[in-house]
Amino acid sequence: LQQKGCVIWITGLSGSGKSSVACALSRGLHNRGKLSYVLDGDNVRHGLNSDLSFTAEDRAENIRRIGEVAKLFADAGVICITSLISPYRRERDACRAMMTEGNFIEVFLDVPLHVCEARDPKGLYKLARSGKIRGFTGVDDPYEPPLDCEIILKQKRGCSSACDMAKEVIMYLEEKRFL
Ligand code: GGZ
Repeated sequence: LQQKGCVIWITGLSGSGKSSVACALSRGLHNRGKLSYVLDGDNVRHGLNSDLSFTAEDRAENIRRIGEVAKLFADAGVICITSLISPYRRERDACRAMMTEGNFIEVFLDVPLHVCEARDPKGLYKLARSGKIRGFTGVDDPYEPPLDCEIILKQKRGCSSACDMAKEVIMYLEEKRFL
């Protein structure tokens, strides 16, 4: 396998579009003949992490486990894309520290709360605002944006698609000679 593994760690609020960007990125890599794998928080919570809730302690454990699994993929030469809120800086930094220098690419999907809330694809913000869900990220639970990450993806005027955002990540990977 002629491929250098790495972890592309996408962080952002619920509804920011992490899963869509991860999926578009995986497709883009596939088209370039690169093997990737997406670890999506919401999916992993159905299996490996089905014992975890949304308390601070369990979110930290969710991040830690996904970091460990992502590292295994990267060690195997796969480009591992993670998409989970991962709201805590400390836990994200701990995942970074597990990896070989340069192999942890943190991507902040910087979509403002009001935009995520207006989208509300699963109606969860509505439930959180009405108090039916407690401890919802951005509403009554913290999100700590990265202070120094590799890539910041923002919605430009005219609205960037997940595909455009994936292209930005692919350009970075080319620059850093992962592709
Ligand atoms: C945040 C929650 C919550 C609470 C359920 N807070 O947009 P979604 O629906 O599909 O993705 C969210 C997902 C968050 O799981 P993560 O594993 O990414 O979170 S973390 O990194 O913080 O561990 C959301 C849904 O689960 N969800 N309850 N209270 N998001």
